[in-house]
Amino acid sequence: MNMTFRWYGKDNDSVSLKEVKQIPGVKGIVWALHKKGVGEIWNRDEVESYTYYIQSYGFHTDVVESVNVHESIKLGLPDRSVFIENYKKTIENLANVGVKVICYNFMPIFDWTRTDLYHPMQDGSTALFYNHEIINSMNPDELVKRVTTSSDLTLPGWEPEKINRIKELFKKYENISEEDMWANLGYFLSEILPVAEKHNIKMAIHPDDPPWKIFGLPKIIINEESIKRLLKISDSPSNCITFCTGSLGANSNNDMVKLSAKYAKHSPFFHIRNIKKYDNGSFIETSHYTQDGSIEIDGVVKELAKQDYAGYIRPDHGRHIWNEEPRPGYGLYDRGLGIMYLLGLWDAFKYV
Ligand code: DNO
Repeated sequence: MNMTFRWYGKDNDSVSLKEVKQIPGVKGIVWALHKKGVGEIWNRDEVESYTYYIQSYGFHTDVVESVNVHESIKLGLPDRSVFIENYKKTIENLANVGVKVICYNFMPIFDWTRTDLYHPMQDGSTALFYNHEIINSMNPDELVKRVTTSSDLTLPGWEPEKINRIKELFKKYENISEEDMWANLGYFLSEILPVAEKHNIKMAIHPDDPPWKIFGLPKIIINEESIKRLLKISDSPSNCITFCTGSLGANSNNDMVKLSAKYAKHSPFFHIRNIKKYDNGSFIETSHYTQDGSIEIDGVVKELAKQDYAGYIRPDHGRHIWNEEPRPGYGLYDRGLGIMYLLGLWDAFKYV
């Protein structure tokens, strides 16, 4: 197992690499050129200088999260060809610096969705919260206003240039069904997988978060059936999954222990996160500790340790604790605690 930590860049994160270095066991930084617009090529020199900087702290830069997919590709619009060509060039430029895994998603308009970025917890910390009733009672504009005004730091995937075009984008998705999305994903993969495969890069799709329809938008990577369908699109070794316990696990029909054991070999990258689920579909992001949430984090790590999983793992979102004011979900402290818990479970289980 290769422990990693997501970091947003020198002038773009409240956490420094020097601090990450003090967390035991972290080998690599999960990175991205966060200031690039969706669909732009990541140039060789930009990618080189970014990775050299991270590597100067002794971290590897094997995993990129995310190279985002332009909305025209997801919608299957004629100008997708331009963005697909750009994507291929970006893959080549990332291969040039030795990247091994590219995490991406195929979620319409929004990346992950939450209603509250700083929901108060009983212990005095705050955490990300998905309130199903609020989602059902709001229109997308109201949600965007609610989320973007509560923090200066945007959620990844909620970049202002996209969010400003929300009405226009919703109009475009009006007649797009799940089947259309599958067809568009299939086309995208048929174009990029040969390039990724040639360069030994694994394209690891992130599940939809939450794994169900919101605001009528089609969601396709939501359960085991979707994983099977994805893997059927192509048997290329580059056609892979980012296994996210907090995203897939929000649906109680998805058994995280069973699915992680079964699909670890197709998942070069794991996001491990716990959530506490409520009966009405809402959930709050808790600490990683199994007893704090609804996901069997200990069972998932046990399965990975049993298989001697060799892929990359990162602690996913944490709470905001000890007066830290980080990017929502991406502080130093609770993710650091999460790492220690995951490493502890791993060491305890690897000899069982
Ligand atoms: C949330 C993340 C997602 C993820 C993208 C991958 O914290 O897990 O934003 O990075 O969906 O493309």
